[in-house]
Amino acid sequence: MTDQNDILFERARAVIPGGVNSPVRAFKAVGGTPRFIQRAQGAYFWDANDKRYIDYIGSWGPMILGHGHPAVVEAVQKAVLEGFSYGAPTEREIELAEAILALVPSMEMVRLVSSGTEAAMSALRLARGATGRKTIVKFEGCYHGHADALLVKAGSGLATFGNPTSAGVPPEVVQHTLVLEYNNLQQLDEAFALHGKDIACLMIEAIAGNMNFVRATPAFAKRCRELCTQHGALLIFDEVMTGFRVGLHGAQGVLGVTPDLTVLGKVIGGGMPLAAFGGPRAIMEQLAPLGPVYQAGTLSGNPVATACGLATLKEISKPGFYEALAKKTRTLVDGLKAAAAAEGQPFNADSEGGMFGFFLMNELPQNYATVMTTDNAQFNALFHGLLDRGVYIAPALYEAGFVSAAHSEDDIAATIAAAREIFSKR
Ligand code: KE4
Repeated sequence: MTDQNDILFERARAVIPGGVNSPVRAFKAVGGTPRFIQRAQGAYFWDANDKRYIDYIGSWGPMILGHGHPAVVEAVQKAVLEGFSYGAPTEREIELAEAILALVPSMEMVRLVSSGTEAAMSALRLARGATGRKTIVKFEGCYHGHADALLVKAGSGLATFGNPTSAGVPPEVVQHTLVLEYNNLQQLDEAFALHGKDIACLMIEAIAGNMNFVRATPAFAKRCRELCTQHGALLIFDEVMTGFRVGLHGAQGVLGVTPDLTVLGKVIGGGMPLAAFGGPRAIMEQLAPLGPVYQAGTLSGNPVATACGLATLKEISKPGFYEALAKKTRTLVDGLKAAAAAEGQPFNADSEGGMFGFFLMNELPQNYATVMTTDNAQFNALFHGLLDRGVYIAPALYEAGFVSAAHSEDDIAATIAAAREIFSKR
């Protein structure tokens, strides 16, 4: 074996389950050997064979500026010299909280944590604590991290309570989790008519990046808001992926719908472990140490992570940042659609800000069941064809893609050309 990725993968599998610290990295859905990345810069990263790839996962969203942005590197270098972690409050946490609140008007207060899972799990507990209710509503195809109550799959296409998606999640832990079909207005209305008085919250990815790229229709998003208000449930937008990615004001800014609680992550940490959840003061002050809802974390608001996050938010807040990013991402999407059309490849794609998705079908799916009708073999051939040509997209058809400010027009053109070559060989 001479391929360094194979060598490292064999070593990794001896000591880390599946050789990875997060399942999607293992290439299980697409087959082949994961690329072990040794360094990254701008729009690129290099694997263990020193092969360069144009990077369209960007750490699954955080690297919106591209890798190694000078201002971010400088901020982190300065912060580490002042100390890695104190376990005590810092001014920089206040600065980051103030910066987030200035950009997310639906939030009056925010709590910083270390991962999206932790933020979503905490928001869920807060919603249950603040309402005194147990039932939570989520949608098939939306992923909110791996907290037990959220590892639930839909039943036989109908609105169903608690079918755990993972071993180790006892049925009683998910018995209050109601799973509905995304964009299904009838199911939504029926669920609230039946359970409205027991519903603590509805949690949704308003632009769902965990089923590639599916938008909540404006009518659906509006109805979620109306029903939560009508029944005294909290509307929670999980914007871990969409926050500061689809626009400066996230999916709530795109849709013009105001959630009660917002969950953030990825971009706000700029690649460091940092996430957050926030909302109205009256709800947030239910949290310890003020209120009865407990939540804590050793590295919450970590001084190095907050330096990275603040430097990132400063750059993305600059005038014209999202206009340029959205234009570049749309050029990619339109180019891929044109390439597919030219080669007779069923294909459709969509983007918002620096986030995009595509489907090997002519429609844009409205729900998870439709997304999963994609031909796996076709997707895997595209994935590996692009990988061989130095283009790294998400190694799973249900994942979104991400463009950074560092991607050049040449990178976009090279990606489109690579895709067209693969489509032509189909
Ligand atoms: P983390 O615990 O992975 O930081 O965040 C969980 C999470 C919560 N909410 C949304 C909308 C998310 O997309 C995520 C995590 N996203 C995945 C990518 N689909 C992270 C990649 C991975 O699992 O390795």
